[in-house]
Amino acid sequence: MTNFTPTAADRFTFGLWTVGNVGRDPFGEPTRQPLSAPYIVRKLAELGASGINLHDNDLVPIDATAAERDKIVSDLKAALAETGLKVPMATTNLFGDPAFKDGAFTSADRRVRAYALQKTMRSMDLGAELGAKTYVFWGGREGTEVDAGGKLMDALAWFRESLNFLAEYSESQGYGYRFALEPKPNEPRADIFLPTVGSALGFIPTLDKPELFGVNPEFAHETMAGLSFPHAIAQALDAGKLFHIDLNDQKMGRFDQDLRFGAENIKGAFFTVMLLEDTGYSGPLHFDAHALRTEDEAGVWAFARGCMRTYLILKDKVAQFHADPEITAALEAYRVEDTELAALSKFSPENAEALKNREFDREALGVRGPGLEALDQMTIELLMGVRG
Ligand code: GCO
Ligand code: MN
Ligand code: MN
Repeated sequence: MTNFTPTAADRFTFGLWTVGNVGRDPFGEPTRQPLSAPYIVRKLAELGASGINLHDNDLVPIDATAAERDKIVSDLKAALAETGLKVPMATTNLFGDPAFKDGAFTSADRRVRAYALQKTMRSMDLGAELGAKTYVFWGGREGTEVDAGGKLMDALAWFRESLNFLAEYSESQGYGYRFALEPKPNEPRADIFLPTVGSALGFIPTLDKPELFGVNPEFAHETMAGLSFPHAIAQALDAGKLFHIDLNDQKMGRFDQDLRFGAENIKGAFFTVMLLEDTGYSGPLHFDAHALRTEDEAGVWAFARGCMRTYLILKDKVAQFHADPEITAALEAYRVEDTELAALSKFSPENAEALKNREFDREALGVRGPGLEALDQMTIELLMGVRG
């Protein structure tokens, strides 16, 4: 039994925008003071995180001079060097500035699309300077409220053109980035392009260098759409495309809530951790969430500690699940094998013929109870701490 204290080996990361969130919402002003990037780095290092991620403008204000930029970047680098924290992922703020109000890469205005490319290249330069290897594209403003503009087909083509351009840019600079598309169904736009993990996985093969692109699924985003996060990441893993992950939580069907990981859907969080651990996912475990608006700075660090601690507790529960003899027996009983049928599972004309002629006891197949009620209750009891 561990005491669930994280270390850098656990690969936990936070965005500067997450623990740095000041509690502004559409109805109210900030409830907390801003925290500087070096301060955040030092605090997260103390708590056992392994890295921080950033948007260009989380660190460098959009209107900073070159000299101001250099000073800010060197102060951050000093904090990173002192603590050993890394910057595994970088991204661009393509949503805050009014220039992007109707999209960045998918704006109907070519000048906006070109400015979005310029801003992203500069942000990729910054990320590379800080050592980032994953570059995330979250298209918050890439979408519409009304489709009267008639750009649905063009928007996808413009999006593709920009991603192709930026992949070439990365290669030409020798940055070695892997790109992760982050789907979200809505908010801030009424309908965001590439709304789900499945949509992004369908789009990637249409790019010039699909091998450089994967996904950055977020627990809250699939949940907002009423979808299952474990199902989404299983499909990303199956496609070899889980390049990054945004862990948080969310009540289904609501606005984006960015709750502490595991705060709401404990079973969804458990099966998420199980998938990540059992498949040997080795990328960063990024918490894209923030403390409740009610909280002061102490609440921010309680939130950060809570995300990591919950992950480690669930990881321990996953090990318990696999080691539990009754659960193992129920899992074995759930799967029914048949060697004769297994031999017919690969297509050949003979196998097809044999399968067509095979007699099945259809009624018996429908009668069998797979034991899922008992299995699920054991899972729940394990999560509630009353097993073993
Ligand atoms: C959101 C998104 C963002 C992105 C971030 C990094 O709902 O606002 O999840 O937090 O993850 O822009 O790409
Ligand atoms: Mn989000
Ligand atoms: Mn996110």
